[in-house]
Amino acid sequence: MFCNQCQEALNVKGCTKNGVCGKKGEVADLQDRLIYVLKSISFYNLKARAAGVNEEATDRFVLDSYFATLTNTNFDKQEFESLINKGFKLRDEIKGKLPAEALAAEKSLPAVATVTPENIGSLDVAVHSTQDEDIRSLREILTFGLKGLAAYAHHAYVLGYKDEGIYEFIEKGLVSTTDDSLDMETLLGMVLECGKKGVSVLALLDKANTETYGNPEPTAVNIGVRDRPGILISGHDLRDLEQLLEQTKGTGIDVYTHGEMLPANAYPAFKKYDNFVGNYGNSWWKQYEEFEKFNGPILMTTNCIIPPRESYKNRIYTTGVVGFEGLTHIYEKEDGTKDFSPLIEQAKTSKPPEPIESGTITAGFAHEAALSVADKIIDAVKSGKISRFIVMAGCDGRHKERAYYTDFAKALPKDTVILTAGCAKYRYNKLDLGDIEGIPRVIDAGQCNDSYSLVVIAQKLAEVFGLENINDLPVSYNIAWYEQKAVLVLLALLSLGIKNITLGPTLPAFLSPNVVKVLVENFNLRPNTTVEEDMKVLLKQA
Ligand code: FSO
Ligand code: SF4
Repeated sequence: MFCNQCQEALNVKGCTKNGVCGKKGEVADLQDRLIYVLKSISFYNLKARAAGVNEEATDRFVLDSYFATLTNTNFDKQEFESLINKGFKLRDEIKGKLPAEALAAEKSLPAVATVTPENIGSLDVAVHSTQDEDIRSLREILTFGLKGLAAYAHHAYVLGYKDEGIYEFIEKGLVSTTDDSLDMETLLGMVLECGKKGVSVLALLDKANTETYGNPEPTAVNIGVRDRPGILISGHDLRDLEQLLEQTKGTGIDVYTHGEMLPANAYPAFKKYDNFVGNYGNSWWKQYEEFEKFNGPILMTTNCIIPPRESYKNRIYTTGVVGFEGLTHIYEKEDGTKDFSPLIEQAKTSKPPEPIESGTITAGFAHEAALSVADKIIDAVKSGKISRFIVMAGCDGRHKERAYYTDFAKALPKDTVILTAGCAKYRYNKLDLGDIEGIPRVIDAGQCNDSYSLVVIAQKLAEVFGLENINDLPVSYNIAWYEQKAVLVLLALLSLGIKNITLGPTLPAFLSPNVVKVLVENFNLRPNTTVEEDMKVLLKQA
């Protein structure tokens, strides 16, 4: 096993036995093989696309199985074995449908096209096996950025929003990581193109969410509990939440969000359910303690699940791309719906959640809501009441050094406003940082899936202030990353030409010194340091 895809990679190098996340070595190896099978599928599917014989089922297979390999999503060995088998079958079907001329241009087929279920175990298929460290680094950035792209495309897909151009790019990107003829410059181009596709996928997902569930509204979200049994729902999948609310309606069972599901409380479509109580707990890594106290069933719709404790193992359920051996998985039925009755039945015999917090926090400042108070914001900037916006988006994580983000938020001058999205917010969204003329000092645009809102807000500000260059805005970036959706969001920001991003709590283990040099020279990307030092740098920018 070797895995270095997330921020918690052991010693900022890589996990070589079991992952820090709890992923077993054999699962990591199976994930590498699955990704190689996806590359093989992509090799043929690109030709199927050109010949007009590609099928939609392939898009779904690639998106879902690639997403399953994202950090903290699926730990189930059998599931990966099954996906590898299905993948080979699908690859052969696509190959069988190709017209004879589709392969005529190939003098000899590359290894990725000829891999078989019999020989895959003997091949070194991991992207990390690339010898040249810079090529390896770029292949890894691409592999992980594309993983984020697949995850966000999956989220849009389940709501019926599709984009062939994105699926085709994922296939091209996957194949390009196996092509030894590609030099650094070409791969760098692919990496930036991945960022551009990241902007497109985030825009598509934004459209999917807002057209389906309405525009989030500024909302005071209850963080306390009621005295009835509840179901806790985590992850990012709004369609799962919708179905759960529909099925629990009138049953006497309450529904609470956890982690990245918090922003769902701000959607008009979900506010009509009187059993939708609010948010329970904090970000993903607190789940041990918080799931134990919740007392009722828990539904994990996407990342981040961590290996469950025995004490709540019998009441945690997975669905969609999530998996963990021994847990009950709720499958999608033929008609695309899901039956959550096992959770509802279990909730009926569960105790109400133990209170851990009380009060409210504000959510729902996605682009529509933020722009509706644009005049107020612009006046505050013009009059000097707001001196700067700090984008502190991204992920939270379990390591102690992430206290930096709480300290940084506390230390920010009172005339600054934090723009956030993703679970990074849990490091400061309960600090009570106050407001500026009614504008909250933490503007929470939603999940990491909603990072597009931050781009829309920045672009609008640039337009209003008549700035051609987005970097001239009084906006600084102090981004926290953890997994591969965040890699994609970072590439998306770079593709928009955003410079001077501070990234932490450590730089990715998969960046070679030369690739770091390129990022510093072209984008002035910098690792975070101390609160004092970074405060000086970030407040001075532009
Ligand atoms: Fe957090 Fe986990 Fe949304 Fe990530 S829940 S860390 S960027 O997987 O997905 O923000
Ligand atoms: Fe290690 Fe992160 Fe990979 Fe898990 S996902 S094995 S913690 S690098």
